[in-house]
Amino acid sequence: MGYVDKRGREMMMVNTDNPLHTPDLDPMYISIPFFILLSPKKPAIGFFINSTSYSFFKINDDTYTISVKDEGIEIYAIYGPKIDDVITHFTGMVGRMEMPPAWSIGYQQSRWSYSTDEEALDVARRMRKDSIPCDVLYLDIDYMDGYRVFTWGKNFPDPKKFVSEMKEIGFKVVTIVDPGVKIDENYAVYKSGKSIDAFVKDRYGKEFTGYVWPGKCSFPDFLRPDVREWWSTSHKVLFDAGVEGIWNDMNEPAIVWTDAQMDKVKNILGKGEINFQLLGEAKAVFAQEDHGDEIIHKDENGERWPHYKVRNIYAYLEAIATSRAFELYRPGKRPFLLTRAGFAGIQKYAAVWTGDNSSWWEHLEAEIAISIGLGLSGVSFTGTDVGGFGGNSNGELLARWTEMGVFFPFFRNHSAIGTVHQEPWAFGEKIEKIIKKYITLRYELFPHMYTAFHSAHENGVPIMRPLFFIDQDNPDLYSINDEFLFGDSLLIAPITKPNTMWRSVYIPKGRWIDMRNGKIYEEDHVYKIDAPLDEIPIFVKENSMIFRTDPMNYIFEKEKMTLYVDVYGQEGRGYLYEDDGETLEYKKGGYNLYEFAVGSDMKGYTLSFKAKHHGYAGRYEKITMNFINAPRKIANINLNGKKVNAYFDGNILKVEFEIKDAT
Ligand code: MIG
Repeated sequence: MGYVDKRGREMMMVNTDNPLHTPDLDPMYISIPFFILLSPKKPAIGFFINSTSYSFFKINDDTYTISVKDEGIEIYAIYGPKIDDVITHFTGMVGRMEMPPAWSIGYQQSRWSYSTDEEALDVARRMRKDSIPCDVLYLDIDYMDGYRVFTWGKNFPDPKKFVSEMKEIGFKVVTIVDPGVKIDENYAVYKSGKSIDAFVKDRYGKEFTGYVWPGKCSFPDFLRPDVREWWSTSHKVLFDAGVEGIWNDMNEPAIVWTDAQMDKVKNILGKGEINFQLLGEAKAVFAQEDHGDEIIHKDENGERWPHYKVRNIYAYLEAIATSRAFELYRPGKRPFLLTRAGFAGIQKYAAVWTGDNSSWWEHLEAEIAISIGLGLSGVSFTGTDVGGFGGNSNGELLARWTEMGVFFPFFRNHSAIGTVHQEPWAFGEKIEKIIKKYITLRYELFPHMYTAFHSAHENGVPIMRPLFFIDQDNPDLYSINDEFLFGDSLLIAPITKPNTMWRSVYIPKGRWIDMRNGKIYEEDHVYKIDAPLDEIPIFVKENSMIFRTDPMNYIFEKEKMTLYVDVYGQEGRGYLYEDDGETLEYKKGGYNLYEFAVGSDMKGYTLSFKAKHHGYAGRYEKITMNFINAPRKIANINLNGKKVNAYFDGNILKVEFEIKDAT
């Protein structure tokens, strides 16, 4: 937790499920022992501690203390000089994200839980009825049979039929998978795990057990390849039903109670059964306890590893097993995995969400710095529970959070059991309209966003960035935690407080143009910017291009798509990437990369449009280029050397051509 600038903080790398996110909270779900030193007029330098064991960081102004509970520590110093170079080099070592399935960039709806097939279908149908774009619906723990992982419970009597009904209306289904396996001699997954001795042990060689949702559980030892293979094949029952994505939760790993704790809380809980209403109370009985020495893992050579040395890669190894499951049961298709815990490099296998926040304004704002921090650490595909997980959301908060969530790489609304519902329509028509407007904008920006994901795949530079990426020599930008950049050219200034219709916005180097009205703002100034409830301030960097398409109910709803290229300024260059969004063909050249360039002089504009790479049939057909703030007197427009037609529509100069006009 806390701001992007970590000076004055102490941080611990021990993957932990710590659900009450206070500003000083540490440790959290994910451990990436990496930080970047940045000061004006000096090269940025990254430090990566290559140990999966527990490590501790104390960051003062001029002293950085690093302690690692390990022998033979490797520390890498990674020279920039630019901050993005540091991240490119770092992700060159630990890995970068693959291209995600295109649908995973769409809006996603979740809730703990949509617990029957009818309830889930109703939510999906309502999205379509109200024309709120949405691609994904999540099934939280209640789809299972008594929380037994890799089963379907009685509320989903025909999962295959359910998933295919969802598919018919353009929805993908993602199911949660927790690592705890219920100890139950009549349960196939426990039995098959047991038959290969799959579970972690305590130091006396007995199976380590702990209580999670299903009751008493054992935990797979993902260190062993054969255990990972067993885990991969256990996914068959989900993929057979047509599930398209997996959601890994509780994989720090988290247990709700140890056996000893269970004895103590039995009286709070009643008959030793888990009652969610009493959970908070029971959990509070225990401070964080460290079982690092008591649990033993074994690798394939029989070597014993104390838990503390491998805890931080437990989720990472689970992610490897899950990605193998995708290869087995959805060959040739891109995997989609969402995870809570992880280690440096987790982005190769999974998107990361920031866990159990609350429906508080403070958390809406706090999520900006958290996701920026993940991005600086190499994880590009990040997002938060839009609307807040714990506690009751409200219309204004959900509207503001959705406006902001549009510009987080991962965009999912999720909330906890026992809280008020927070689907887009939950707070009445006025709020629903605002939410719909912004989810629709997300889909209109798909061409732009997909291209940004491709850059993250290519060079590891985060999609969501702090303002100091624009000018790392300006220390004023180091402390801005309530504005952020999406890619190279969008600056987002969300409203993070209730009943607030304006805010001050710091405009960094360059000139930036308000997307709502074309107003131009000058560099290194603070402006008072209006933002009524149905508007979030978005600024576009001068001389850049924003790529849009028509609204759609879900990604690739239509075979062919129109492309809009909005040109902010009188010159510039922009790139657009596209591929089939589904298969791995892009790795073999199955993609298109277009370059748009604009130059201008007294007489008019000169445009060039090139296909830098053409390896995919493509969905874009017609192109409209919109010149925002074009001078009225423009008469002459050339595209690739030939005169083209142009006209004014209000203040916007429009030029039309087609994809086939590319040279
Ligand atoms: O401690 O599966 O962060 O998203 O809804 C609760 C139930 C366990 C924690 C996850 C949350 C999910 C919830 N899980």
